[in-house]
Amino acid sequence: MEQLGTLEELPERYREQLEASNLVPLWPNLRNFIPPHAPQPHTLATAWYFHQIKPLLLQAGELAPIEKAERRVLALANPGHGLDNMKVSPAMYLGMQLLLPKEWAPAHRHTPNAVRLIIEGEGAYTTVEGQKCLMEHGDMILTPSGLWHEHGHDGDQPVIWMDILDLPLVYYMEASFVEEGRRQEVDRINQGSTHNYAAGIVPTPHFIREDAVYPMLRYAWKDTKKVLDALAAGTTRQEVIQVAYVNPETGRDCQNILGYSALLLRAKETVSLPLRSTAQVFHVIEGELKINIDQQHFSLAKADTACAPCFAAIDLINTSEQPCYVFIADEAPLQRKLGLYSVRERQLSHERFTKVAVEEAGI
Ligand code: 1HN
Repeated sequence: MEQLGTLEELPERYREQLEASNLVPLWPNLRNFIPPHAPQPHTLATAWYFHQIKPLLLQAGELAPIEKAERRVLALANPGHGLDNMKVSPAMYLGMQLLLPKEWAPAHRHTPNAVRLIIEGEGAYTTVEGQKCLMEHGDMILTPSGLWHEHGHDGDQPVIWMDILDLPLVYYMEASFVEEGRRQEVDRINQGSTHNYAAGIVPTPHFIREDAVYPMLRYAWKDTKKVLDALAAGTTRQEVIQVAYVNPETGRDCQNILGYSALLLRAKETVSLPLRSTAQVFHVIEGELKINIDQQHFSLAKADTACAPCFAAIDLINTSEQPCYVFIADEAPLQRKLGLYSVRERQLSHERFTKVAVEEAGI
């Protein structure tokens, strides 16, 4: 591909005139904005280890009283995006939140969508629009855009969970804001998947209720795990075992912007993923995971998290004798809605990328 003209080649006086009129020549920037064949992501393959996070988070418990912090969170920031921007990928924010016994994180509602994935501790809960959702290890709890939510803790040990929000996208859209609210009255305990929808039936009226946009708020890990184990028992090792978190009434993604799934690696199993147009986050719910992301290798234990940029070649490897359960988040719902989602076969794509690189190097 031919080199285009640079800014420096233009006369200084001309550049000054452009700037004074708020004008910018496109051609020196064109290749950056539409690079050939594949995007050039800022997102770097990065891992965060729970054994490093936990002591720092507990220290935050001493340094930042909940009244001063509102939400006591350490954000997992991708250095490729600049740490201050607090993003893991273009649309994904991740944070580790600590709630100590008897603490209360007050009610608010905001435009970004959130989910929480519970990592450690017992006795905490999130109340979403008056529904008290208990937090147990591995549960996924939705707090979608615009719904009131607050967190409380009746237990006696610290509770830690991971927040996943589409904050970077919503902020970029200049659509991000919050409203503070009063403590919610709890009108019922939401036991989530165990009690609702598990039998494949929906509350009457028995048509898809247009108003029930978020009919399920708590996806109990014990139910998800049961389904993954049953799939493993009933399939050959050729088949990848992965389930998506969906809206049980529509079968569509459970949220509008980010997508969530859980994958089971059987003992000694390797899964090579196709190249996807979205960045992805991998979090170990149970077991041990080795993950290759392009040329980088990470060894993850329970509660560790890694992210991969778009179109990365990813291998998920379980070298242990125990199963490994992986939670995955991506930007696929957003990309599908925008007509941007694509998947490339791994081998073909690699050859093509290599060929292009060789051509560009003039070899
Ligand atoms: C938020 O509302 C929570 O409600 C956690 O627990 C993390 C990060 C950015 C913006 C809002 C919560 C958040 C957040």
